[in-house]
Amino acid sequence: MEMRIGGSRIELVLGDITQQDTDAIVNAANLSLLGGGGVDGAIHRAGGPQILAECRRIGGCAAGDARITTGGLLKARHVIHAVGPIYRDGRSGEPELLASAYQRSLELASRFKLRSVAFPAISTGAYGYPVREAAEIALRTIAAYLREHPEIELVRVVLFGPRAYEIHADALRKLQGAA
Ligand code: AR6
Repeated sequence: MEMRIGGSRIELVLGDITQQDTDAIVNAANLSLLGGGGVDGAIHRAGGPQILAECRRIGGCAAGDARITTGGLLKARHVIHAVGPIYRDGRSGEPELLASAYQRSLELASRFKLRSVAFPAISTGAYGYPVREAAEIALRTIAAYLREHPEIELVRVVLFGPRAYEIHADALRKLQGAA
């Protein structure tokens, strides 16, 4: 499924973030940037040690922020490491931090003149963010960014299972209805 915004588009796909051929893929990282499970583990496994070496030099990243490294052995030339919030009750700044993780990742993509970026559903795994709420925030933030930044042609959101895909498709339809 996709939504067009000017000459750009948001695309939803079912798949594995590590296999994407976009200019960058986004990692659902943690404050240390030193790796972990889920998306983070899969990216470091597939991308090789060069990514971790650059992350060590960077030395960490705050929640709601992002950093960029090489893509190592991945098809994508770059990895953007975004740190989402750990979900508590939804009233402890999580929505703002999640939106900011997407926004800062897209800003890095613009700064590095990247045209296509693939995101996983940040914070919806180990960090416990309810998928429906996270999907609305993610897609709203991406759509608002693309309206102002036509230099980014494609943002692909890569969902790891049919349930996550359906929830994101619902949220994207709602956003299209509201546009
Ligand atoms: N491709 C796409 N999506 C995936 C993949 C994959 N290969 N693997 C898992 N997902 P998570 P978080 C989905 O836990 O919640 C790490 O240990 C998964 O189903 O990767 O932001 C870090 O080091 C879920 O919907 O990220 C941090 O400590 C979504 O990706 C912490 O986990 C995100 O799940 C970050 O937690």
